Amino acid sequence: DFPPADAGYHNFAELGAELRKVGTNHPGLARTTSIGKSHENRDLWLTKISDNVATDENEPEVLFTCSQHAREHLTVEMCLRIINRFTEGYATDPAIKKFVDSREIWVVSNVNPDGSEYDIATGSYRSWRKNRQPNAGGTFGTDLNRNWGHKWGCCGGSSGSPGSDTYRGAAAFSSPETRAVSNFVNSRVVGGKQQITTHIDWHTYGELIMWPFGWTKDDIAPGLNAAEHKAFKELGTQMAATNGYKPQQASDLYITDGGVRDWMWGQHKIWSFTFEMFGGQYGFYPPDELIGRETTRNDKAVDLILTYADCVPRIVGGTC
Ligand code: 0X9
Ligand code: CA
Ligand code: CA
Ligand code: CA
Ligand code: ZN
Repeated sequence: DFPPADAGYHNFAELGAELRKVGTNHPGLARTTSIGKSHENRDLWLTKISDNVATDENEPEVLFTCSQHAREHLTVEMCLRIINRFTEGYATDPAIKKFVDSREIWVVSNVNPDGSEYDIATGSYRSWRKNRQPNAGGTFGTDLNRNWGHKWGCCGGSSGSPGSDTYRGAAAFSSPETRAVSNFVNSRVVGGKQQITTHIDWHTYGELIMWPFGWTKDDIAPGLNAAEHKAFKELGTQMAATNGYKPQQASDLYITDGGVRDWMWGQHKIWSFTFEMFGGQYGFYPPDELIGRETTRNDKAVDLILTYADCVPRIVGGTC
């Protein structure tokens, strides 16, 4: 489990219990299902939040994914913060009610539960990043954020060595976790139209907001034109003004290929951002006392992406 000093973090069992409680307390607003199983057979929980939650309404859909990387435990708390804020605030906060009534919010609170549990299994952190799939040669783990199918392995932004922390896997979507999340996203194409418009994939710990692409240094590339780049940059910059993170193109940090954000945009034209939350002097392991401060810090950025989910180009005077 987590070290006693960090008992405020949710392990996988506690996450499941919390999601069940939210569903019981807010049956009309929140519903959690499983979109599949991890390699070690843990459920990949998907929570939907909206008014009339059981109905697929004609409302812009927004997706949040957390914890592709095992040791980035603060991101699970970020997804829980989103779930709790939009359910608990509904009855009393008109701004929250407006978001919940006009949007369908999807939250995958732990994309990599096997890795998370492995990281804390001994009671001391192991700095584990990948999932727990066994590799030929005796090593374990695929970097889920190098396993997605847009430009997979194209550009030197991932490793072909199974022992590497950025191992891309034997093929795109060779991991059950990326397969399950991508199948869910593919399933949101209804009547030929992708319903999910906007997405944040939460990481730690550089205090960054990043937009596509990660596979190339070029601002503009096939599938990403100047007007789209301008809208990405504007929304990223406006979100960064609310939390003090640094806004930049993903490849300004370093080149990655097979990342989720590039797939979301490249495959589905979902306006997708990578956030790296706070770590500071603590790196991947900020003390649990900072969970509240560092998740609340992103409330306004979350509200902004929900606000523009009807039409992101609107932020630069464009239309949809
Ligand atoms: O390397 C990653 O997957 C992310 N950083 S982390 O420290 N959480 O592992 C950042 C991905 C952002 N994309 C690019 N840098 N291209
Ligand atoms: Ca503590
Ligand atoms: Ca609704
Ligand atoms: Ca819908
Ligand atoms: Zn990460």
